[in-house]
Parts: sequence; structure tokens; C-alpha cells
Amino acid sequence: MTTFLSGIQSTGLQHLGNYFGAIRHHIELAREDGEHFYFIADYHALTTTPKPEELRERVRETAVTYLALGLDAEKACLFRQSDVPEVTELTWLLSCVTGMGLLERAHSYKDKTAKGAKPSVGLFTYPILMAADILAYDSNVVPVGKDQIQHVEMAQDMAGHFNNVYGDGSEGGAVFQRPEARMPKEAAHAKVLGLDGEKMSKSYGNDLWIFETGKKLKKAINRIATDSRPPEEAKDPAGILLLDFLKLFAEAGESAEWCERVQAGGADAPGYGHIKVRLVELIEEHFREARARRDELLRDPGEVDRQLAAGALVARARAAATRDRALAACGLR
Ligand code: AQP
Repeated sequence: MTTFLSGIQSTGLQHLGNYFGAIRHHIELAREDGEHFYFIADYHALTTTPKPEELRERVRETAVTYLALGLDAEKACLFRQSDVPEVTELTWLLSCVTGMGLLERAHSYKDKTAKGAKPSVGLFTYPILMAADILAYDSNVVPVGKDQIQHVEMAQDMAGHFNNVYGDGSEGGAVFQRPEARMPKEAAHAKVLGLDGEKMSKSYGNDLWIFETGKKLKKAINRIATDSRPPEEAKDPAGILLLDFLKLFAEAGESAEWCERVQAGGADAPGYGHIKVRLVELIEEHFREARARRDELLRDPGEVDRQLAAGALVARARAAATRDRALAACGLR
């Protein structure tokens, strides 16, 4: 049986990178046979020391986002990471078999601290908590965007080290299953660029909230980096960030047409302003129904909390069994 597991941080509002790289992929995969665990990573969110009230709100907002976008909570187990404290016990067990060198190679830690994040121990050991999350549910497929591939590889290493030290060496004697990462098929979805052309990220301030609408959406689209070349100048569409955004939402035929017109240049070529207007229309349309569902869900926060609590019960039972197995293997039971 395939067990799918993935998480998403509740550090801010979910953006288009989270949507194409993770949430949409999770919702599609949840229609496949197998078990599906999706958690809201609120322990992870503490690495950014959010205000408590803000964190509580963000957790609910993230759950609402999944449900509004169509996650079938009957088929997929949606829960809050901190409702499963067993993962913190597993984090300790894994940290004792993890070399410092492995963590020192983490790109995400280096990128975040280079961009000014506080280099706390929590941020440094983040990949161990993530490995504990992955391994707690015996997941074998972890759907993530490109930026998280290295963390899944680290979880593979940690599972391997733990099994080598504490497994009984027999074929069925492994304590942890080996997880495999799965990225969205389209490369543009695995790494969605932000308004400045860097990877879209909550902490880089270059993100666009999935449900942004109206004037704020137009304002954000106006921030997409462009250059000062005139519309009539023939341009290579490959280097135009606005067209990358357009391709995320437009049908293939329509995207190809915009690219051809930009490439041809001349009097009929569209200016960046024209592309922006169309992009706003496409985004408004793409999320119209989900936005309405979100409004409905927000009117009944108690129901969202009930769904999270039901998910936590299922998730916790599974994680407790894995924790017990790991404790027994290393002599603590
Ligand atoms: N730009 C992106 N393109 C494709 N996938 C992305 N993901 C994040 N950004 C992009 C995927 O979203 C999932 C959850 O990510 P996360 O919020 O838990 O952590 P993150 O990857 O660190 O996302 P951010 O926005 O960059 O958050 P901050 O800045 O708070 O750390 C993952 O599957 C990720 O691949």
C-alpha cells in the first residue's frame, strides 16, 4: 500500500508556489488509492517565532486553504503537526544517529540565514523534525516542491542510519520505511518563481497569496519584475517572468499565442501591461470557486477545528505505533 505524506508550514498565507508545488499536487494525489496524510507544520513555524495568536489563525487558514481548494478530508487525513507530539520524541531518537555534517550541508538553512533568518538551533535541526514527520507515518511517497528534495534525502539517510544501528538486520527488521520524494510533473510547478524572479517564498516577501483578489491582486501583478524594452521590440519569451506566470494559468494554446506575439514584436506585439491584465483575469477565474468555498468555511471555524481534531486522532495512533517500535528498538522499552 502506498502511504503519501506531506506538510506545509503555517508561517504565513499560502502562496502560488505552495499551491502548484504542493497543495494542488496533494489534492490530486489524494484521489489515488493509498493512505494520505497531510499536516500543517506548526512546530516548524516556530522557527520564525510568530505571534501566538497569528500562528493559531494561520493554522486554521492553512486548513481552510486545503479544504477550499478541494482536499477530500474523508480520504485524506488533514491534521496539525503539534497534535502529534510523538514526532518530537522521534526527532530526539533520530538526532542521536544524525551527524552534524549532514545538517551543515542543508541548502535551505544556508539560504535562509544568508537572507537574514535568525540561525537558531531549531532552524538548524529542522530537517530532523521533518524526517520524524515523514517516518512517523511509515510514508513511502512524499510529494514536495524542488526546494524540499534535499530534506527528503536527509530523511532517507536518517532512516538508513537508524535501521543500521537498531534494526535487527533482517529483511523485515527495519524500524523505518525508506521514503521517496515525488515532485509535480511540470518543472515550472516544482519551482514557482516569485514576483522578483527568485524562488517564491513566504519569508522572501516575493510571494502572491493564492486567494488574492481585486485591487490587491492587480497591485501584486504590477510588482512582477519586467524591463523597459518597448512592446514592438522582438523578445525571447524564455526570459520574461510575466509569461512564466501566465503559463501557470493559461491553456497551452493561449500561452503559446502570447509567446509568439512577444517573439514576433512589431505593431501587434502586446506590452507588458496587456499581459498583466490577462494574468489578473486568469488568476481571478482560476480561484473563483475556491474563494467562495473559503468564505463559507471561514463562517464555520468550529467545523474546520473538528476536521483537524478528527485527522489528529488517526495520525496520532499511527505515529504512536512507530514511536513505540523505535523506542523498543533502541532499548528504551
Ligand atoms: N516556490 C515554490 N515552488 C514550488 N513549490 C514550493 N513550495 C514552497 N515554495 C515553493 C512547496 O510548498 C510546500 C510547503 O512549503 P513550506 O511553506 O512548508 O516551506 P517552504 O518550502 O520553506 O515554503 P516557503 O514559502 O519558502 O516558506 P518559508 O519562507 O516560511 O520557509 C513544500 O512541498 C515546498 O516544496
